[in-house]
Parts: sequence; C-alpha cells; structure tokens
Amino acid sequence: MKKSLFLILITATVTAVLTLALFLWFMPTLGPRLMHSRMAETMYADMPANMPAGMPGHMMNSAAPAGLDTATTRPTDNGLFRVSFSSDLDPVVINQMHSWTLNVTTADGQPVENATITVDGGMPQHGHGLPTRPQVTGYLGDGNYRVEGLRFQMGGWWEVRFDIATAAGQADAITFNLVLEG
Ligand SMILES: [Cu+2]
Repeated sequence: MKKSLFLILITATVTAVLTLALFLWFMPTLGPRLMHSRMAETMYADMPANMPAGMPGHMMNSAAPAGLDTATTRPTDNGLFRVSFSSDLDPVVINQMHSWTLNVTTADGQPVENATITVDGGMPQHGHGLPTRPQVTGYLGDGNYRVEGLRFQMGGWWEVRFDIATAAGQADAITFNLVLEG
C-alpha cells in the first residue's frame, strides 16, 4: 500500500517536472505569440469585428495595401483641420517608446489652440490595438501638442488615430498610416 502511494507520488512529480521543462522550452517561441493573440482581444473602437476567426494575426503574411497614404501632413476626415506629426524617433522603429509632436491648424492654417485630443490605433490587418496607451500630455503653443507613450511592437501597417475636439465644439479625426520595418 505504502509502496504504490510512493510510486504515484514519483510519477506525479516526474510528470510535473517534465511538463514544466517542456513549457519553459517552448516559452521563448510560444510566449510572444500567446501575448499577441491576447492583445488581439483588445481591438480598438474602429476595428471591424469580423476578423477571420482562428487566424492568429501576426501569422498573416500581409503586406500593407497598395497606395496607402503615409503622408505625415493631412486634412482631417471632414476637412475641419489640417494635422501633421513629427516623431522624436525618426525614422520610427519598432519596440522603442517615443514621443510625437502633433501640429493642428484650421483648414486655412490658423493654429488650433488647447484642443482636447485622444489617441487610438492598431494594426488593421492583425485585429489588435496599440500595445501602449499614448496620451496627449501637453499643449506647447502654436498649435503643437505633445504625444507621449508611443511604441509599436512589430513591423507592418499601423494606424494612429487622433480625435480632436475644440473648446468651441468643433470635432474631427485623423488617421495616420505607418508602415514599419520589422
Ligand atoms: Cu500585429
């Protein structure tokens, strides 16, 4: 009786150790993938909810769409403002936290002062949002805004969207496209 209990204990221990060893062995390859598919659940607001099921985003070998507008100065969706960004990290590379300066003017070039701006974004082809929560942390004057906490964790097509609202009640949005190496 005691002997069989001992055998069960040994078997359980060996199984546990082997499982742990296997887990640790595969961790470097599986870990990032698991993390990535978990992030895919936090899609951002504009993301279509009809991503192909069971398709791990990062596995999709998707090139950025042809003719993608990657201009860093563009009019907002409804033409209310004109927005440009410049990145402290130039060129933008993956896996580095960095900041942008966003410049917002009216359509005819007058600086837009003290607007409320929120940041969102993600990878449309992967169905996941940004890995960080970038924020507009200050107004610098002259229509310039500080955007901190940007980081992109993989190469490919990224969207970064800014929702801009003025104190006077005007609101419009812009989405910049970035295609990163990685
Ligand atoms: Cu991705």
